[in-house]
Amino acid sequence: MGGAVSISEVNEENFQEKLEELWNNEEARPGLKQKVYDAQKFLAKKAREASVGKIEHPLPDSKQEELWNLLDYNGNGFSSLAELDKLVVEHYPEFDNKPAIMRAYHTIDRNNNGFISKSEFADFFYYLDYFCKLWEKFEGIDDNNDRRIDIKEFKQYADSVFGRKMSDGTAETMFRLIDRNGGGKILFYEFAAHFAHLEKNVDVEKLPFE
Ligand SMILES: [Ca+2]
Ligand SMILES: [Ca+2]
Ligand SMILES: [Ca+2]
Repeated sequence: MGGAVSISEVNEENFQEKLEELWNNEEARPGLKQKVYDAQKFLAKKAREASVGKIEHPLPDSKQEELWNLLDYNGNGFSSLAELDKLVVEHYPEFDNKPAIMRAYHTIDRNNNGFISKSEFADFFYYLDYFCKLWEKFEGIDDNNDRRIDIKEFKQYADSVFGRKMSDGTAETMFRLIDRNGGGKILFYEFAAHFAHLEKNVDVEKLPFE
């Protein structure tokens, strides 16, 4: 590595300086990007884990009432995706994961009218927590961080994802099954649709591509 600074030499005092050095070293730069990305993933996961229990399921009536009043501030009995997102950003930043918020929103919109009623809202945090964890699983497989899982990444992690030994042939079959649009890559919406259906009996069609 031509004497490149290693991340293990980085401490609190020299942090900025070492970052600069790593960035300026072309050989070390990709490694730095990866480390920073991994660190972000790590911090996000730890923050979410630390807040486990912050949201209970089912939500106590009083809490549900309180959150609903924040959401439906104009009192028309409905809230939108943007309002749910705002609630998370302002009050539950550990769960501010856009793909997860989007999947949770579609899942709880039981009558598919695009708006969330108070009774639909009751399950919001349950699914948000679920999809955040699923996102972490997805990120864990997505080695090159392009937010897509290719067949190579899939095969490498298939055993751990499915909790059992999987032959190459089986992994390929599973891959094609999850790759709903047949594009050759698994996107998070496809991953989420597959597992939410399998694990939570969520209708696959409820999790559209957007
Ligand atoms: Ca609805
Ligand atoms: Ca990838
Ligand atoms: Ca696909």
